[in-house]
Amino acid sequence: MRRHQPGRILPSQITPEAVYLNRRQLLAAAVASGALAASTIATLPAQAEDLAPPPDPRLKFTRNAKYSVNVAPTGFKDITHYNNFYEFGTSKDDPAANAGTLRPQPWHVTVDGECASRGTYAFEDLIKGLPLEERIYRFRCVEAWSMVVPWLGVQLSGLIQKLKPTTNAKYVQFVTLMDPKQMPGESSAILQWPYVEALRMDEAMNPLALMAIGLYGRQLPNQNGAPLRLVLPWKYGFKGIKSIVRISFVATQPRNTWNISAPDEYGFYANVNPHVDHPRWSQATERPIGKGLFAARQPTLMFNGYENEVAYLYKGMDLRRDF
Ligand SMILES: Nc1nc2c(c(=O)[nH]1)N[C@H]1C(S)=C(S)[C@@H](COP(=O)(O)O)O[C@H]1N2
Ligand SMILES: [Mo]
Repeated sequence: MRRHQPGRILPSQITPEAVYLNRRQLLAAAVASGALAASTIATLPAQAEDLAPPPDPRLKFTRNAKYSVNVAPTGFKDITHYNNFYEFGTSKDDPAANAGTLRPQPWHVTVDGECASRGTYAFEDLIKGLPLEERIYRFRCVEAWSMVVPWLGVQLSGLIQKLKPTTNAKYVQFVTLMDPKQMPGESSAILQWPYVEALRMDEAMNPLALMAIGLYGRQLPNQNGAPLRLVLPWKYGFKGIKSIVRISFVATQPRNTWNISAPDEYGFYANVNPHVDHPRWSQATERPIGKGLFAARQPTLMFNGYENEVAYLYKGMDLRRDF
């Protein structure tokens, strides 16, 4: 991965967001009209490498302003080359280098447990009829770095309603693909495979919970969890399970991968909380990715800045114990 020189100012930093997006759209239009060959983009001057490739015109979506932060997104290159996806390696640049073996199409998702709409669905059918939205969310990894990501996705609550859980369903569990041929990291025992995550049903029904299928107006790159992954902006990034193949409605609280791996370091809830440190480091501040190696750390916000939207879910709970 090419490192940004500390003194260099990226276009995404100095350009107001509206202008920045317009420039992307201009570039896209130039390619579509044939005025600019796609191959030309590769040879554009260095600063253009941080521009996103053009949005996919087949994806029809609307920007959800209510659930978007008014902050310029992290550059496309950083979002797609600074990843955690241990199925493809443990270094930040491993997923971009290795996730080419994942085949996100065709893709099927099995729905089971306490719900009326059990069955196996083609990915396209699973999300059919649900409005596709762009939402610019803050993203905070438990490792104390952060990004701002323009996701594309469907509200998880809409998908869950479609699957008709019964009143016995108290939690919803998500499971990543298990296939060491496509995901070579699953051949080593760094984590217990397949990767699993879960939410309490009321958390899953919160309108901020997103089932993402894309970013920057395009389908998800493999390294970001193609073809569908969770995004829960008030929680640490590890709750955002990638490349989901199973959704199960259950009565009792499931374990989640990082909690199984290190229960004293990673809990079930994983709510972003600057007042509760990780046993090995502080959670009070974070390093924004893509602003250069010497960028100032910024304060971490309670629930990652989404306190007004989600605090009700945890009323009366001791967040030191239920971390
Ligand atoms: N299946 C799976 N999902 C995963 C992970 C993983 O290793 N495997 N890593 C998690 C962690 S720790 C983070 S921070 C986010 C990173 O998402 P991104 O690479 O799209 O930024 O994915 C989460 N989802
Ligand atoms: Mo993470």
